[in-house]
Amino acid sequence: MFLGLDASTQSISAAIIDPDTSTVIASDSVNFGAELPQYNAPSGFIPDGPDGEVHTDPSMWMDALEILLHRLKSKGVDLSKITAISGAGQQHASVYLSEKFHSAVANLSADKSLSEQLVPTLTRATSPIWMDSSTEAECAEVTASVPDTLSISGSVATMRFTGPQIRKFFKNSPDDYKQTTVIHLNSSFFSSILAGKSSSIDTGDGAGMNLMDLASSTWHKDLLDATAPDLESKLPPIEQAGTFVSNISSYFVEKYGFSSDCKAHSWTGDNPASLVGMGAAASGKMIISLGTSDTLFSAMPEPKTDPNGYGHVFGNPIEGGSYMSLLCFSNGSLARERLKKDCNLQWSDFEAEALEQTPLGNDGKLVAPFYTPETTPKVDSHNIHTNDWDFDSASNNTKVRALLEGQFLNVRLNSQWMGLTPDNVLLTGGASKNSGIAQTISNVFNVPTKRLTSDASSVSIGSAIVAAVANGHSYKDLAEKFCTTSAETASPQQGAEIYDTRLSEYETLIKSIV
Ligand code: XUL
Repeated sequence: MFLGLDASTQSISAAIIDPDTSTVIASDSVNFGAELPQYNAPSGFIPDGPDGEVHTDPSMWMDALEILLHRLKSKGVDLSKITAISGAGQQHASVYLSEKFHSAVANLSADKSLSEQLVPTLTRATSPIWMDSSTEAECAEVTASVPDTLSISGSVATMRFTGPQIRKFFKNSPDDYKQTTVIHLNSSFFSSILAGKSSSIDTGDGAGMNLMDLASSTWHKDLLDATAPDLESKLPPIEQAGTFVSNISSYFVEKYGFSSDCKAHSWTGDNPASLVGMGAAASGKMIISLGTSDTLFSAMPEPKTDPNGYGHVFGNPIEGGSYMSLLCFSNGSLARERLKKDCNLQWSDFEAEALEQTPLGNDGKLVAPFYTPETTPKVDSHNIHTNDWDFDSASNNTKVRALLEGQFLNVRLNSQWMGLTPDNVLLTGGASKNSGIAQTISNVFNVPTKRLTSDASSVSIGSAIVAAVANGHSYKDLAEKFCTTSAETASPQQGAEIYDTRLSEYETLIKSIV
């Protein structure tokens, strides 16, 4: 059996797969806000940070991992049967550790908690995460030093990426930066904890740092120098996702009953793992993931960069040497949740039946729902923008349609550079279960949408697959077993061609606010 973990923004989840019987043996999830309210992070991050700062407490992540493993064990899942583990973390989030980390992680005592033993090794109490938009100055500095950041790293200098976040830490807290001997991503921090030793960073998550040379999968000297001094010595090496790190730490053997032969493999980012879990790591399928952020991604044989600078190229966790494209939309589920709260709606108001009350194309009423600073396109916004109609006085049905159409017109508009012409769009993430959202995507893209048959998250399934592939299983075989998609979830409704017109109108709206 193979365990895949998914350390995302709002929760940590697990899926255990058994390739011999083609079954998902168990899956579970711990929601940070609901189960660890003492961290005051209801949506997984510390709210109201100054100047676009969005951080979270890595201690909360460690506590959540323990609750998750404890729960699996008390449900009767025999963790001693797990051959190998891999996982995936929310991308870009970074953890700053002192020299003490190495011995602390190698000598964890099962009598104490992970957080009790590892928090004293942090040199930065909180971790900046992908929602952070406080590094505009640092991005400008990196770009000034390395004008071809896009062609080297696959992305322009990007505020949520780890390099600019590291630079900000170095500038604001030079002494703490000096005390830092290791900087991990969320993903490599977790794989280090499981392995009991510092783990590598993979090419999928490493490419989200503005520090990696895409062509050679190594740290790029000019980018390192433009970011902070002595940075190379503080970064783990880069390796393919699923690289064997070590047998699992005795902490997990003693506390949760893992076998001492269980192998801990390196992790990747949540989006790269989802590409694997959707069965799309080797093809040009288009995936839209509807999570805290919405993302669109696809495997890419050659790195092709976004001329607008919003899209990214990451390493592909399965097909060694190949790539994936990614677009990230910050106003995903959080924007849908915000409208639901502001208008006192139910999720059923977002279902296909409720959308029948309004016409496709919303009579031309468009909205760019950027309640928080948007990454694609890059807009420092704290509110919605309309094409000259009064959002507040509109009916709730009109608002819901405007929000959903606006979100997915934005996705369609900004994905054109990828040149994909898919027969369908594969959906994943919590909100993909909502029929109105699936229907809107199908209409806006004018192709059917499909979902995975399995209920477990594509990120944890993808992570378990990475661990299984690293132990001799074929990806093709595993994808056939665990990544089957449903019959059509939704197909375009009559009149969906209207979105060709709406797309150019939406582009005009976006140009007026960018
Ligand atoms: C991708 C991104 C987010 C996070 C959180 O670049 O920032 O999708 O990975 O899920």
